[in-house]
Amino acid sequence: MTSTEHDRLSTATLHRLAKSVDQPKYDRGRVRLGIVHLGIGAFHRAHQAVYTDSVLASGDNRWGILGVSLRSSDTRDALEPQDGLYTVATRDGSGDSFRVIGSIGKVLVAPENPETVLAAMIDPEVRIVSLTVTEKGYCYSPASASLDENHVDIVHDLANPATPRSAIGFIVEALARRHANGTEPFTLLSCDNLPANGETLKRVVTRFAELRDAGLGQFIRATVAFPSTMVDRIVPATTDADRTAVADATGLADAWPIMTEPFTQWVVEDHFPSGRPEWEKFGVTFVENVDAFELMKLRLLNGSHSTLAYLGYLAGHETVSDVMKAEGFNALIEAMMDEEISPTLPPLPGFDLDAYKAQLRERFRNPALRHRTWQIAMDGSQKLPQRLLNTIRKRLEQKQPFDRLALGVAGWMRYATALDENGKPIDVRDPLANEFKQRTEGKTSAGELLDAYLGLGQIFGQDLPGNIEFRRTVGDALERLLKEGAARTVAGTKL
Ligand code: CS2
Repeated sequence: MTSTEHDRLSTATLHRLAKSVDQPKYDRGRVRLGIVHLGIGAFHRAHQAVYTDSVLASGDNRWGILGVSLRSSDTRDALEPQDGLYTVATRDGSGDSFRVIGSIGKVLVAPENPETVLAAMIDPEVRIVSLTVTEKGYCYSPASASLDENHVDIVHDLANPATPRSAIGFIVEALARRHANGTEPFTLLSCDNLPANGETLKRVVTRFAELRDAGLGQFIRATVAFPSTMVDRIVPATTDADRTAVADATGLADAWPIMTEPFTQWVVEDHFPSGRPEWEKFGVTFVENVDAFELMKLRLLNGSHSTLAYLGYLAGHETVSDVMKAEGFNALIEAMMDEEISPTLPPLPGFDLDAYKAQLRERFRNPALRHRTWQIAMDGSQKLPQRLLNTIRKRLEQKQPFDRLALGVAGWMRYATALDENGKPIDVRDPLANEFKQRTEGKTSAGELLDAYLGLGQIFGQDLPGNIEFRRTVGDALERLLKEGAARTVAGTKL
């Protein structure tokens, strides 16, 4: 059977779900709005929305989620006919399990009507505004993590504060209106893979507010909470084959089910002056300071992920689990984690780092996930600093080698030339893709390419381009990649 032969998932059809599928057992009609989430993509639906669904099911009905898409209407179009319901399929080699999630009530598409989004954000019942807008959604310069005041959306939102386009513009306008109305501010909860994501959000939000009005900036700095978080769950993009498999297994067609792994982790700083759901009852860890967890996850998981993605794509592999099977890759990642990344991490007393790393490699090997290297390769300009470059900075400081991290960076440089090893075009998705093109066009030698990329201060900062050790190590790695290709370079890397 194919998905078109099934009825659509919705409140009215829920009773027809296969018995093995978990579904919301609470009265969704009684759920009140408590959270506005900006950037309602697959990751949020596999993560925060699932934890929140458990809270709602436990009887606390104050934390319904209103999702906001800042760009496209795809998610709204898929979920609206389903009354916000969707399926989470959890997969590993041993089979799949399914759960229908009910915590998202409604999805708004911001560009269609910014005012309805602002109206929801100023509702006094909304105590949390959370975000998964990806790195580029912060409208900052990746190397310095401070607001890019020339960003087109920022320029627009400063000129038109009541009809914003960016997450930052929406947040500041909503906080300003709440302040004017005498409503207490919401807590801002960043759930993106940025270092010190709460602080980073605070930096860009307060700067933007200051540019609007110094007093508003001061008010936000003094009164709004921005807890940092570490989020983790691998969520590949959903395919049509996934849709068919989900419909066949659950008995109902879902236009946008979420495919994910069994593992899930969320570590959150416990700073919510206006209240929060009791997420800790469902596996969330609340801590005073999340920094050590964030650095561990960004450097070990995401740093390895990006390295596997660039080198793996160049070596001709479609998915991360394929890459992990290819000669030399597992060994490369293991040595990179143990010898180059672990010594840069702050201590986490009582935490079994070796087990964590072994589990990461096992997760990368999950054969059921089909996580495309091309998907992870996106937005490299926004990801490189926190995933690889800051780790290299630490190694330089420690006067220790970083050849494997450098190979990851060189892999990105080779990938971003937009031509693969057979001369076929690569669809490079990155806010700076045009800039890469202009800078690298016609350049073929490692030295020329290195110079072209290192001119990008927003990625490499002021320090790395002039660092001889950095130039030499990345340059050598790039030279090998250009000469031997990624597969042979990785297979031949001495460990
Ligand atoms: C991935 C992440 O696409 C990417 O860049 O590295 O989305 C990764 O899957 C998650 O951070 C896992 O928690």
